[in-house]
Amino acid sequence: QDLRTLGRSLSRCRACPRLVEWREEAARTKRKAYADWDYWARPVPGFGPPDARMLVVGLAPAAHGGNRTGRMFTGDRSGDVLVAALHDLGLASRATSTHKDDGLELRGVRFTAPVHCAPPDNKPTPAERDTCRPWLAHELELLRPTVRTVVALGAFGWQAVLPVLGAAGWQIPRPRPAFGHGARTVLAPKEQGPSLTLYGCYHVSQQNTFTGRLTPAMLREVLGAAAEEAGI
Ligand code: DU
Ligand code: SF4
Repeated sequence: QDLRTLGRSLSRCRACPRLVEWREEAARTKRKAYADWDYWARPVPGFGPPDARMLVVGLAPAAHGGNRTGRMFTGDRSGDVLVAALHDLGLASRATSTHKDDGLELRGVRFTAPVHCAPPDNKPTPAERDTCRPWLAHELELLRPTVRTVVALGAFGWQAVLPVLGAAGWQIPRPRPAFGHGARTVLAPKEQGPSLTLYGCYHVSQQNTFTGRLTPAMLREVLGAAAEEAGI
């Protein structure tokens, strides 16, 4: 099993009826600006090298972003904000993320999400998060040899990824570390192997970036610290 094969299996998943309906509904109605797009309308796999040292965990694809383009953090403002910051840090080959064939390459970084299908109002239910968890667990299992840092964008990603990191072989501190922008917690390995550092960062959604709650400098600071810690 490799990440490519995993992505192919994932893209056939139909386990959440509400999300299957929503991702397909978005493809039928479309957004005016994307009227000539053939939407992906399926689960969106992680994006980035299979030997990534740093993993960025978002929330879920956007109905007219990842759900349209078929690539995580691609085709919406969230993706552009994230990729611009990575480009500033020398970790992305381009400053924008628009479509699958835009030539974007990530260096040492991979994007994923705890929920792989676009949810109504960008709000998956706890049941949907739990149903999707095995996909994230598989991905982390495959990244385990190389991954050293995880950046959770938002509280949802933080809470979703913690138990998965526990299952993948790291110790989850008690009490459970709380999410916050700039939160940082080191997870020791359960047996042998390197530790993993988890970082919290406000989500790159427009709600945060338009209001100035998350500035480009704040984003760069967390991503830069995580990249340095990961040795990239
Ligand atoms: O409004 P927007 O920039 O299209 O982002 C919608 C919503 O989805 C926002 O909370 C970011 C999130 N998101 C994500 O977590 N992963 C993606 O690949 C794309 C968007
Ligand atoms: Fe499958 Fe995850 Fe999509 Fe649910 S959210 S249908 S579990 S890929």
